[in-house]
Amino acid sequence: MFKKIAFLIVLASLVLTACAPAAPAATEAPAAKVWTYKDMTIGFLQTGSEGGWRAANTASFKESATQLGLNLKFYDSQNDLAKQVAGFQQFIADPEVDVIAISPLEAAGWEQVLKDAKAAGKPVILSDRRIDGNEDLYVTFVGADFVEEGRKAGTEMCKLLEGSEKKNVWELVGNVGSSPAIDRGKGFRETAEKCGIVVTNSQTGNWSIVEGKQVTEAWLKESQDVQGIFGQNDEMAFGAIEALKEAGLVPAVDVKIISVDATAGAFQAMLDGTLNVTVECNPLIAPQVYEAALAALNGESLPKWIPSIEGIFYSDDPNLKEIAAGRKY
Ligand code: GYE
Repeated sequence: MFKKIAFLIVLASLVLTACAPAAPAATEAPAAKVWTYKDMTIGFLQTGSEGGWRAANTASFKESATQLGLNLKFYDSQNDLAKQVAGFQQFIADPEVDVIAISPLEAAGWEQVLKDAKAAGKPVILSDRRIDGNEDLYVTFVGADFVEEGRKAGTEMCKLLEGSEKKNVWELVGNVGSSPAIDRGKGFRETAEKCGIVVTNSQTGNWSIVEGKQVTEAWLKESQDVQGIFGQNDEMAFGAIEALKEAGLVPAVDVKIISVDATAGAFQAMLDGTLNVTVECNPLIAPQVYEAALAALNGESLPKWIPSIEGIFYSDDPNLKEIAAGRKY
């Protein structure tokens, strides 16, 4: 009897199982989209067009976008911070834009728009210049160590003024509030003051030849007691060179001159003997920015800083002509 019931129970359970509707299969999360450059639309906010370095940087973005086949929305902020913030908000609201890259005109004031971009699920890459504030609000910074560039310039100015009785140096500064202007000044003083250099004049020339010349002319009217000029970029140093010549001084001889950027113009000035040293700041960083953007869209973790590769170049380098001929910018 007992055996029969047990058999019936087993039979019944088999029948029930067979008849019971199949348990719904576990819903697999759809495979994460694997982004490629061809799917990617990047909104890039450029500072404007303030000189040779910027022109090379813009070309790097446009040319490598074409080479990679990605969709670039290029926004020229015309060196106007309000326009740059408006452009940023535009890219946040633009459904086509997947990721945003920016070369911030100034370091301060980005907290809110970065929070808005995060809320909109749009990764942000900093290109060339840093911002102040919470690193969690952006994916990574691709660019140079501006403090180190300043240190290099200070060290080179010490070498050029070695044995000089006086070491008064004038500094032509980039646009006020920008990370390269702040950091290059900080780095320069860190090393220059070690050899007794005194920065006796410091003023913005807004990265331009014209303003670099005007500022230097004004200083020369007051005094010609200067042994060195530190141009935070090539263009401002070119302006100082013109002003010195017009004041009857011999640039790179009577007054030692160091610039930052190492654009083609700086090599020409060194070959002409009017510039002593240029500290490189590499503008060809767009491929690294695009690589970081794609990695961010694919959820890969990235270091907070992706450094660019840079050197220092000297007017007394016996191979200067060949080096200059091989330069890309
Ligand atoms: O040195 C200068 C340009 O942000 C590093 O901006 C860049 C600087 C560069 O105007 O020439």
